[in-house]
Formats: sequence, C-alpha cells, structure tokens
Amino acid sequence: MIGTREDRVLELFAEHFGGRPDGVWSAPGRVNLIGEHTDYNDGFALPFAIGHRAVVAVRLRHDERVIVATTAPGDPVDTTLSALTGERIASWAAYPLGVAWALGEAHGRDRLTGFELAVHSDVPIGAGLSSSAAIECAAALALDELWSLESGRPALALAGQRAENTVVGAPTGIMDQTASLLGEADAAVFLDCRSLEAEAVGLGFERAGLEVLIVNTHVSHDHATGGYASRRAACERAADALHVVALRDASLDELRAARDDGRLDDEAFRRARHVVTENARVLDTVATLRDVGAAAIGSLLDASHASMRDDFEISVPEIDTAVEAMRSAGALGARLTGGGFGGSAIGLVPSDDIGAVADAVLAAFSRAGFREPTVSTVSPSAGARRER
Ligand code: GAF
Repeated sequence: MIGTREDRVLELFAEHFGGRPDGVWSAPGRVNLIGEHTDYNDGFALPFAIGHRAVVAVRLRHDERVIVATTAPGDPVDTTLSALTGERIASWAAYPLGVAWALGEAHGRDRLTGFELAVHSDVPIGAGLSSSAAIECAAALALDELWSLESGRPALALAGQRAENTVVGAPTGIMDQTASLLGEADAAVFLDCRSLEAEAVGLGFERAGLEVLIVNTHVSHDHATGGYASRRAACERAADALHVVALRDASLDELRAARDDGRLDDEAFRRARHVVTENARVLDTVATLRDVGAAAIGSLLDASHASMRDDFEISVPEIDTAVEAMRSAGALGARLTGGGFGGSAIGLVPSDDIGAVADAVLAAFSRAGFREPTVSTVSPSAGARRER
C-alpha cells in the first residue's frame, strides 16, 4: 500500500469533501492477552492495543448534516444529527454515527454540530482484533475534541460501547474500547470492569526475548448475532440463580453447591466456571508479570484456552489447530483471543522460534484442509491519539 494511513484518509477526505479536515485522529485494534467474556460479568481483563489502527479525518459543518465516507466498499452515508435516534444502522457507518449519537445522549444534542468524516482502517475485519472499537474510538476522540465536550477517555469508552450495543446491536462489554483508548506501548491495560479502573501493566516482551504471534484464521464472527449473545445470557442466568449481581461475585465453591442442588445445570455450571476461573487467571497473570516476568505466564494462557474450548465452548477447529500447532512448535502458551466463534489465536513465542512456529501453523492448516491463515506478530502499542 502506497502512503501512510493518514495519507490515505486525507486523500479520501479530499475526494469526498474537498479541502482539508480540521484534524486527523487514530485509534488501535486490540489483542486480549487474557480475560475473555469477563468484561460483561463485572470481571477483569488484560488487553493491549496493537499497531493496526483506524484513522478518521473530520471537519465540522455549520449545519446539522453528517456525511461519512470510507475506503472500504460501501457508499458514503449522508444523514443529519436529528436522524440519529439510536435506532440500528445496518452498515459500517453505524460505528461513527453511533458514537455521535451516544455523545449527544451524554452531553445534550444542542452541543453538537454536523460533520464530514472519512475513515480508513488497517485493522483486519472479523479477525477478533476489534476493528469496530478502533473506528468508534477514533471517531469518539475526534468528535469529543471538535465539539469541546471534554468527556475524558473512560467516558469515551462508554460512548463507544453504547454505540456498539445500541446502534450496531452487539451486546458487548467495555474491554475493547478501553484497550483502544488507554493502551500504551509495551504495556497491557489491566481493567476492572466493575469500577472501570484501568492500570498499565508492563509486558517486557522484548526484554524477555518474546513476541506475540497472531494467527488470523479468517473464520469470521459477528457479535451482533448468535453465540456471543447466548453466552452473555447464560452468564446472567447463572448470576441470577446464585443471587449475585454478576459472576464476578461468585466463587467456585458456590458454583459447585449450585450445581449439586440443581440451581445450575451442567452447561450453566461450565459457562459460569469459565468466568470465575478466568477472572482468577487474569489476576494471576498480572501478579506473575509483575513478580516474575512474561516468560512465566504461558501456562495461564493455555489454561484460559482450555476453559474457553471446553467450558465456554467458543472455540472452533481452526483456532484449536492454531493453538496446538503453536504450542507443539515452541510457544510458551497460546489461546483464542477475542469473543470467539472464529477470529484469531495468539501465541507467546521466543523470538528465535517465531519462523518455526509460524511454519508449523501453516503446515497444520494445510494438513487439516483449512483455508490458509494469516500469521504475523503484534506489539503492544499506543492508544488513541490525534495525528495532525
Ligand atoms: C468481544 C467484546 F466486544 C468484548 O466486550 C469482550 O466481551 C470480548 O468479546 C470477549 O472477551 O471482543
């Protein structure tokens, strides 16, 4: 691809709107190191922002017209602020438009004026790397600044989540937007999804001679349909049966007692056990990173994957193949990352073994007759920012 992401979005902006935008903002996708399906259970997660980013170029208008254009296939969307009512929008434009609506809900519609927005992203779509949160967060940061709302990043994360839940229609938690807005180079975001407190935890991969390999299986998922919503509903039912506000408040002993006296059937027990044990694994991972170092977290990543595969049942054969191939070829630990039902797997791999582990994944996919995956490395990177 010729030119930077910023060049591409400026070209797109000039093509659709003419002239220059008021500014250019960007926000990254994320990899979740550990803590899956814990966010909407008021639990803990440990994602990091990655180098792939969405960029938006935005210019305010003096009326209430709103036009958004993208480099992805699809026509520009031409609408007005008053037409944004929180109703579902069935196109990619739901991300920036949903955020505009959510900011209007939070601050009052009279604080907003129309805008022209161009978006370009190199976060792979459907890969479990939060391409949607990247667009939401870039748009949220831009509009917040241009409208002088001074929301603060945690509130912008909530606006992105509200857009996703309401206008996109995916009942997701707060993790992805928080990672995108609060990510830092070489660190993960340790997020308490109940208090929304977030803390940077140094990863020190380079110092430890490690890299994160990512295998995009190209099995694409959609959190607005099916499995994600049913897992969330199962967790809420389990919390109700246990008389707790959220599964964050349940212990393994309480789950076992509820299974034994019939309040939880076997499936509900296993769904809840994933969440309860995953929360503990996040806390263990943070403690291990701080006290020992990244090379010691491999078994926690492995245990997380087993729990998602067997208890939460959100893995697919391609992801399991990637995880097993990475592990057999020398990864210290490997797991599904993101909401599941497709997407990507990550492996924590000694830098010297990256080539061999990547080759092992490609060979395993070929043997299994799966579509060739995209295998690359990712580094913990900076969160959302103004580019120019
Ligand atoms: C998706 C959701 F958007 C997140 O909120 C989170 O629940 C994740 O799946 C699973 O951990 O990325």
